[in-house]
Amino acid sequence: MNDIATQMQSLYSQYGELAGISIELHKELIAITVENQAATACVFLQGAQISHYSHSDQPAILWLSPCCDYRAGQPLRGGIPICWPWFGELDKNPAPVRQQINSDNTPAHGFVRNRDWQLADVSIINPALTRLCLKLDIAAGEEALWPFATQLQLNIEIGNQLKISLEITNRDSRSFHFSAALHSYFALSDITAIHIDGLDDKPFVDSLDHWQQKQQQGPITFTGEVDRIYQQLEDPITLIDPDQQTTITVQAEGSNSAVIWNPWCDKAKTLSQFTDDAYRQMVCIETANALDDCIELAPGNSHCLGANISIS
Ligand code: TA6
Repeated sequence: MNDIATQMQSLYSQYGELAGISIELHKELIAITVENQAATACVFLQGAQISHYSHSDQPAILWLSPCCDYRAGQPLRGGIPICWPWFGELDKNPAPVRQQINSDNTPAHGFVRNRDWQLADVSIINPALTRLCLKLDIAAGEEALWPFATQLQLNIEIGNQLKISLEITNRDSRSFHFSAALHSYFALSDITAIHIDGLDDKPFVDSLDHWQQKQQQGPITFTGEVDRIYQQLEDPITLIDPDQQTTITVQAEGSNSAVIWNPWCDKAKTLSQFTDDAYRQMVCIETANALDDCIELAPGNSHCLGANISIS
């Protein structure tokens, strides 16, 4: 039996009999789907990437490209990719993060979104709440792009809210620095109809204007590409969609920065797994540890980067 078939057989024998749990194969990628009385979700082992979350019988809250390739080694466009051990381009990161990596070939957003994580646990907490735990153990010297022994654990609670927590533990004898983001794509009626609250007066770095420091005035609305790293955050971020009559709230944990991104029409044409007009139906609100909010972790210590996503 090939590796994928063996993996699926093993997952099915461990978890396949649990209520609402299915093991699926989407082309080259294995996914776990969860259905309970509150919600439906889908999580791919590759990158521990959540691809779908919705309340039962309701439209998707997370946006997923309709033209995903589902190929090994390529993150899906949409859902919640995990960006670690750096956010964005490595060379735009603080020196303590950059200086640890000795490679000329450093992919945007790090490498863990391209790795197969292990499904460590599935727990049916109650008929309306299911908890998944996925792990990625990195041995010292195993990864050309990361020299330190590290354990990553993603805890996902699927219920009336979607709660995710990325726990990074330093298993090495040396301290290390990282930046990170939960790169959440949200589904919209139309980008021109929505606005984002919770960032008024907050400083941000505008990656589209020479990484200049600026300050937010009022709600964020969209009339072109937006790619900003907001800093010194404490309050939840809300996405108001009048046409869908919904408000999505993103409450961060272990994070004082967030990225707001919409590619708009020109950049949309350059993106993989993305149709030219897809920019109208999505926006990213990314709970992050980016720029000054990057993390130093001493041996044996852990840090949790989390996001609680709710809709009303
Ligand atoms: O988070 C915003 C961003 O850094 C954008 O600049 C854009 O590159 C986006 O991430 C998507 O990156 P990806 O590597 O997933 O295509």
